[in-house]
Amino acid sequence: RFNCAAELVDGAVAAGHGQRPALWTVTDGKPSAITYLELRQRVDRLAHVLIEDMGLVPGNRVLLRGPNNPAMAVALLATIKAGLVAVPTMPLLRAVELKPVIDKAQVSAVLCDARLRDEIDACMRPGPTHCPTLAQARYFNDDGPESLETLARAKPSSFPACDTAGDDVCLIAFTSGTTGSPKGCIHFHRDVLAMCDLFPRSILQATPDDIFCGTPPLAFTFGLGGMLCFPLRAGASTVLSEKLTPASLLETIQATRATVVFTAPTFYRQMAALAPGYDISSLRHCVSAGEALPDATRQSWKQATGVEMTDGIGSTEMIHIFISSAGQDVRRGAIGKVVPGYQACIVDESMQPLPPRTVGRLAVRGPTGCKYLADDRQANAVRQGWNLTGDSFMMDEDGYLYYQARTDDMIISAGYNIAGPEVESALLQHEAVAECGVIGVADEERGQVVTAFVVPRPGFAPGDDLAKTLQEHVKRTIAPYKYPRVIRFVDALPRTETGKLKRFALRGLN
Ligand code: 3SK
Repeated sequence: RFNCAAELVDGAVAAGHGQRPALWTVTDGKPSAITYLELRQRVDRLAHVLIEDMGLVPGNRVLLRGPNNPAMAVALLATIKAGLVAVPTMPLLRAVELKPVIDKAQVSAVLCDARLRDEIDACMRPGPTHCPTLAQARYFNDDGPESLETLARAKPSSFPACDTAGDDVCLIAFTSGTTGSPKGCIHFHRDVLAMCDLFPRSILQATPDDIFCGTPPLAFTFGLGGMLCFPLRAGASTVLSEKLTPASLLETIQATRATVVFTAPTFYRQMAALAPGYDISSLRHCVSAGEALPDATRQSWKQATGVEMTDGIGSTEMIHIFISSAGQDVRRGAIGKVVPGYQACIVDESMQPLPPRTVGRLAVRGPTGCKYLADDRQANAVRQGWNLTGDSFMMDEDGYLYYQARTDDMIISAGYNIAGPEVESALLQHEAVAECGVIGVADEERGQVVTAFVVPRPGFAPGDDLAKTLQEHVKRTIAPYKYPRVIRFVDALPRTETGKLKRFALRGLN
């Protein structure tokens, strides 16, 4: 029996890190921190409020809504330490998007940053977005008499953690995915500790001297791990920033001497151009996930900083990264190998293992796995004990894994299998391309035709000439049959709230 929030916070104090910094914020370029002892007190006082003032009981589901800041981190940890189930949500979700989450998870209470209360009000009052299970909401980052901070100040500074079992639920993480309606992924206390003891321990080799920073929201398990749980489990510290641009992330690294950064490929691409203006020599790990990492981005980051990026793929279902490169162990075109603790296999439609260098479905198993909340899609997500992540991959003889596409993003054109992300990666190597997305569009003659949506960089005029130039560039870069026969120029690409390209929405632009 254990409680993962207590393991993370009280565990760090017990390990002697009480006086060390836990959470950093940067205001006007100046970093300041709260220590592990202060963090424990804030978590414990708030846990008293949840149980005594809000009347919540273990197992109740609590929606959390806020940007990356210490109050949001404290709310998450207090919720779990009190034995409640955290349902974190992206700060920008509107009431229409919150309603299916609240209804499905039967959320009874909300803890919300006071600046984001309008949408919660819309979920609580009668009307089309009313959520019948939602009985109360309380606000943090607020100094009113009823605020969570005011209530917490009156409470004792120590709270005995709820006596939970390792396989009690502590988290329901919703994923809108890139298609379909949101899915609630259930995670146990042991899943949270497992994610901390896998990728960060074997790949990052995190120590108490590490300082983590980056962009992924705490509401996304990529951020929950990288921006909060991984650093706490290692007795390290984390910089929580509400809003980051590529330039302000570089400033943050410089100001805090951060050693580990988590962000997505598009950020690295933009930061590489700006990096020479900053001293970011403290960095030792630059983790990229959330989307396929184009080789051009990996190379330009290495050139600008000297640091080899750590590419990874994870999912909300598996809770965090399960395939990753490791330090200098990089093989061109591969993401990396399966993270120690997990197993990976490439299988066909009937779950039969495929030989090396054959494209098939990725199947993964290990200490974490997909457990959807009341969802028929569970039947396709786990088969014979293996998680089918929905990605097509190839594995070589040495166990390096090469991402091809989401299973439903493989384009089959004139009998060729063409991975949309590979064509995107080739297009991105051209100076005229700021962003792009590639899909297959139904075609009588070829079955599907490779179609690219391209956001041109300023200074490059969209039109037939640019389209021809890009087609020739792709033919020279990868196998010529993969070139996009159709190129459409657009101002922006449709993305999910976590920044992933919504390829299905590109169909609507066609
Ligand atoms: O690769 C992802 O999208 C992801 C999702 C959840 C947690 C971690 C990661 C890297």
